[in-house]
Amino acid sequence: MSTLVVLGMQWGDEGKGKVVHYLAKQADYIVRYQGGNNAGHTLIYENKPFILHLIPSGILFPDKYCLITNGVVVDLKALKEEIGILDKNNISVEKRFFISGQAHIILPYHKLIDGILEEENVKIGTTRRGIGPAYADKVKRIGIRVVDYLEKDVFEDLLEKNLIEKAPILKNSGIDIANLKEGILKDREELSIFLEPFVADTSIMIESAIRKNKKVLFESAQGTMLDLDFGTYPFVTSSNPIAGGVCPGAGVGPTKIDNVLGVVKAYTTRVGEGPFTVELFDEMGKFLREKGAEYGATTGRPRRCGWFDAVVVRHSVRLSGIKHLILTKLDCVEDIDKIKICVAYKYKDKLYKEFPASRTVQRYAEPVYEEMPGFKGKVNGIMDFEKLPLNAQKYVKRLEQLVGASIDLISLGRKREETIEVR
Ligand code: 2SA
Ligand code: MG
Repeated sequence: MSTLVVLGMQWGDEGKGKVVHYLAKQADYIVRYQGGNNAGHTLIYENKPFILHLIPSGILFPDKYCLITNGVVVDLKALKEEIGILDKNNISVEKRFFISGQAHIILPYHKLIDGILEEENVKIGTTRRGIGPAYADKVKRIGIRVVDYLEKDVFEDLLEKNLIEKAPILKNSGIDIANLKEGILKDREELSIFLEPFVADTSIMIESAIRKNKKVLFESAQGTMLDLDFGTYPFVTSSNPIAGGVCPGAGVGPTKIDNVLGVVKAYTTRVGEGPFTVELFDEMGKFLREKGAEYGATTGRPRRCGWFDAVVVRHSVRLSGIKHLILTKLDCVEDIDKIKICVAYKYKDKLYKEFPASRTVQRYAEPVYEEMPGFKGKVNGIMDFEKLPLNAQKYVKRLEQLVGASIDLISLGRKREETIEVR
């Protein structure tokens, strides 16, 4: 039996898309268990860049099953569009893409409320895809699931109740609710027909795949520091990207998870607001942004950049029980004289070796750095760990020591092939 969870160790954008694409070849099922179309996984497929927001990246292989499970919030229009793009590229999803009937759906008012809250409440820097408001409805027990959407009467009743509940905030922003409702009902006529063939009990499908010794790959979106419970709350997303999120997110028991693989970038980025201790505002920050092409895959926003933060990654390693890591974008820290690694935080003379929960400490702590000599020259194209410049090897070894997990794979370029197997 073999199931594997792949997740991000930082604030997302660690390169999970490429890693999943690399590993998907050996998998039979690729599963998304949380988040929604706030994710953006960039991969190169037949020399073309491809960005997927919702459908697992395994879909690019013709023989893989791809599932969206109950823990995901789904914008059906976005899903339809994505399937349309795949279709245009002759990638058929028929009979191999399925979505849980228990997944909650994102409706236009969720997106509107996401935008309103960004303007009027704490600015989180969300992707404005309606993710937070859709999860909020789920927790409030007024959410609308895929199965509810398919039952016309059930849906209309729930929609009515939801619009009454949301009327104050929507009206306050000058939104015409009758118009909004009409649009949603009209969309349903078409979207429900589109949706129906894809709906399945994905928890049962996964169980049956595991029983048949199929390989199941769970693909996380965002990253550990955006986890609703363990990230930089409230500057987080509204789901649990950590490995344990698979259990409630996909309906899989913890004894069925065999392996967990953390994806970690050789430096750190974050998009959106919130504390970011290692953020660089100088030329080095710009260097990393340009070298790493650090712009949001979903929104195009420039990502904030900084040195590797071992406090963060150690925290993430613990939370998901990580033993093995994939290090990405090592090529983006070449040609730097001195590389820094953050090994602790300092706030008011107190040293923090573990990630602090306090908003104040998260916000005002200073990074404590360790410095290492950098490495020059192109590492792209190198296939053996021993052939990497010595200082690059030392950097990798030091990261392993600091975070307490072994780096098994190193990914250099964006292409699937540009990967070094360390062990
Ligand atoms: P949301 O929209 O409610 O999930 O936003 C809450 C916070 O989560 C962050 N977030 C992300 N951070 C990194 N990458 C994400 N995916 C896209 C990408 C983002 C993009 O691949 O680059 O294109 O801008 C992602 N999705 C959510 C978000 O910035 C908020 O801080
Ligand atoms: Mg991304």
